[in-house]
Amino acid sequence: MKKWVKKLAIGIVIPGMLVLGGCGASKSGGTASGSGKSGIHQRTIKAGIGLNEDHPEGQGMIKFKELVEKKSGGKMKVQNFFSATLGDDQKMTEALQGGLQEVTVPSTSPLVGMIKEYGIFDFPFVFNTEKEAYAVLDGKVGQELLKKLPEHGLVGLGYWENGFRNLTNSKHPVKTAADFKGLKIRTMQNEVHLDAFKQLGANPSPMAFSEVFTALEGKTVDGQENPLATIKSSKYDEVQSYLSMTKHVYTPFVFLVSKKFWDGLSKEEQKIMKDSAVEAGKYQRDLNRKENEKALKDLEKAGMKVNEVSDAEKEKMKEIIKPVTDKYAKKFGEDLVKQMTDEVDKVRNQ
Ligand code: KDG
Repeated sequence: MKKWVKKLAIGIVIPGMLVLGGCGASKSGGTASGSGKSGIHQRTIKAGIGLNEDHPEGQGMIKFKELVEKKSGGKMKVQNFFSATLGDDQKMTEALQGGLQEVTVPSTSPLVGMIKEYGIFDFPFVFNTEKEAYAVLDGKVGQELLKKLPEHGLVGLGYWENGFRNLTNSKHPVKTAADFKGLKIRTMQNEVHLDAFKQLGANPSPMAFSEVFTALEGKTVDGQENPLATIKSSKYDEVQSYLSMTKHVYTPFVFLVSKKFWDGLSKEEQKIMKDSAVEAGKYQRDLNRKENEKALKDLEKAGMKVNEVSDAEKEKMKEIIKPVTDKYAKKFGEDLVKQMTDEVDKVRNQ
């Protein structure tokens, strides 16, 4: 297992980027019938995600497939794999670095061991609206972070939306900061999330996404936190009673391509990939916002007990977590964090 995953898996991250050795050029998927760097060639693009086909991210991947195949006159074929059938975010990202898979669209949170600056998106209560998040992601900050990917064998084509995360659990409604005390909560494999929930007095355990349902069902954890569309698509209402609208973090997805594959493409083919990822990304963001609204009604109808969390209590939570965000702001770069919050303020003052 690659060092950066092992470090994350044990939840202790030591700085220092890994230059991932090549695992041999991509001999399988993405085989080019016409080598050389011009024109459009027969290609097979293996694209995997952790979420289900019915999730807005799954629907986004279907849109991406349609667009690539249309723009390439059917020569570039996309094979979509949903529901972590090719593994979780970290495993699929590794497969891209090794040239064994062409595309994945993970959350940025599990990638912080590789590019620590992506941790700025794990700071709680930074964004109030999707519009603020888009301004940062599609603006200087987000684009600068994409430029850090090639040295890790990856190419970033933009940002899709996982969304605002809310807490579910099987014990009690979480209305105040104090209600987190003692709750066993599954988190992504991300140091900021781990330390933030510890700071709130919860008992967090990092876990890959595909293990969450079983952990909730088996009560090895009391709760988890994800956007509403994911809570619905992953049927967490079947194993969780309470949904607390904490809206505590906005998680982006980053559209990744294997650099080994990318470097073998012609300019025309790279343009088709980029334009399709951006167009499908707009479609996915719109769908995600709509589905998050619809999912709330559906989850209530399914019997989940939903409670709002007051702005005053969110402020209290933010205050309690501040020592954690201050610590990581130093690690990720206080300038970068300031660029992000300045961009957010600009949108708020519009
Ligand atoms: O592959 C699925 C993940 O990208 C996404 O769902 C991650 O939000 C996530 C979680 O909770 O693991």
